Amino acid sequence: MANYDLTLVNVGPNVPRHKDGRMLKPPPLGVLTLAGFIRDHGYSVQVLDYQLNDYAIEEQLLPSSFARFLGERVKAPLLGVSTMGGMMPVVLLGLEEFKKQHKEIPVILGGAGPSNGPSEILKCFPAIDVVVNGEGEEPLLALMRSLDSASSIAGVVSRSGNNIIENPQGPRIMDADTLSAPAWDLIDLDRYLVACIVTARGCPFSCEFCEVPRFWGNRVTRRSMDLIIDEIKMLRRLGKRQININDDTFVYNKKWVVEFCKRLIDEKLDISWECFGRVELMNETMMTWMVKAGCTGIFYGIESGNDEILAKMVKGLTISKARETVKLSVKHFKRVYTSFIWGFPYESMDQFFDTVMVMTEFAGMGAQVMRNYLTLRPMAPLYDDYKDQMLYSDDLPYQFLEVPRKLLPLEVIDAIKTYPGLFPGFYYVASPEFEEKRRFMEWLESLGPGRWEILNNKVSRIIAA
Ligand code: B12
Ligand code: SF4
Repeated sequence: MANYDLTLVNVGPNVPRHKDGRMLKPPPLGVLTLAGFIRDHGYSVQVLDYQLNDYAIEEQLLPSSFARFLGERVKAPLLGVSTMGGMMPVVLLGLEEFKKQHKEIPVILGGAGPSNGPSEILKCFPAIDVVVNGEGEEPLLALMRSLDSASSIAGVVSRSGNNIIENPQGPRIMDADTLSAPAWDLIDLDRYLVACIVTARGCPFSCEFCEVPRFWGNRVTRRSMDLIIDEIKMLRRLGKRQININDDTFVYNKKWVVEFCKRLIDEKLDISWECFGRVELMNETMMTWMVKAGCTGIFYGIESGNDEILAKMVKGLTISKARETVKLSVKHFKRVYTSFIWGFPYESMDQFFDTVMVMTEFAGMGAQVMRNYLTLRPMAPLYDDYKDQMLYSDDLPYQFLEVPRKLLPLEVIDAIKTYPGLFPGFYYVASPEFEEKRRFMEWLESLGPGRWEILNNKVSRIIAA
């Protein structure tokens, strides 16, 4: 069976994106980046993507399906699994089942999901041998070299008898050029609609609801332009034209962004791309270059329509700036995504309605509006304040890209309820006004795609009366 040294499995969001049930399949960038790095250090790696299976949506969410998927495909004596929080309960229960048949295969878990509670995972799920917390390249390589030394590797959480040994994250890799290009050749890229790249890791901001600063750090490390352009050329050779940029704050350095756009144009790479922006970092010159270089979509986290709430969450922007930038952006980019979070426990009903009004206003300008209720995970600074106020409900309004509760099998819901600290993404933060806000959001949802126009007309009529 041992055709490879390591099998890396991506689980991906596995959520139906559209009402027609089509799956969103983002390419497994984390796993491919790790695979490239491990391969460059002399090991052979098999890459599997759980998103590429033939199961129906409900079947995907069964732990037994995940166990079967692994049982039929894993060809290495060591297994690494990558997951975000949404699929983590399915992954953990599935690995328990897989391990019953394959006791001999050590399992390493990593990614944004497990990094939120590595010790608790090891305490509650005996099938998992090791969890890697944070950036994965160096810890995984060290584990490949000697799994027995897990207890002394930075960023690794492991067992020693009945004890859990949690080593703090090691220093981030400061020279991003020592990272490897993703091993795109190890998957069937034709099965994904888009490709993606990361030019830089880390975020210099510190929004209180967000996990990125604690996961990746506030220091931004960027790969050199030549290596990034080589990665894009490789993807063009593999037939991809839509290549999204996953950096958290791609627009952080305007001068660099304009230089990058000029390179794309000079090298005639002819790609189409989307990226994450921040409203206060944008200007028209940069937007013009981005569009010329093929940028068709930009995503802004606006979060709230009220300046006091924005200040409280340390977002570092004001609504008047957001308004100015969104207005300018819809003039330039084909798609402008604006994302909002409602349900902050310190947000009054008035402040909540400020958010709804700004959502309506931005939709009227032509932006797409994403609505999320607040969920908190342990790496988000706000989690510490509200961890005792989190409640589960399988009947919450639409949440952008979350695994739909109603499709989850009972055993998964049981696990989510048994280990709230492990699966906080499935909980909301209770507050006196939450029910009122929730009823309003459900009503908004029920209006269908024309909701913003309907809301706008109603408000205009009230104002006129
Ligand atoms: C692009 C993106 C997405 C994409 C696709 C992600 C994908 N690759 O599948 C989409 C849009 C689908 C998405 C969806 C969601 N996302 Co998202 N996403 C991102 C983003 C911006 C970049 C991801 C990326 O490409 N990273 C670059 C690669 C190289 O990093 P990586 O995959 O994390 O891998 C590294 C390490 O994690 C580790 N590692 C990973 N796997 C493994 C496995 C092993 C064995 C080992 C040893 C190590 C290891 O090593 C890798 C290399 O260093 C991140 C923020 C960020 N900067 O990471 C948020 C982020 C991961 N998402 C987040 C959230 C909240 C969501 C959503 C819940 C959206 C929402 N409603 O808010 C959904 C969740 C879907 C689900 N069902 O779980 C949170 C964390 C969620 C969590 N704890 O699970 C993040 C951190 C953003 C944030 N602001 O907090 N996301
Ligand atoms: S929300 Fe965006 S800007 Fe704020 S800390 Fe997270 S990644 Fe950075």
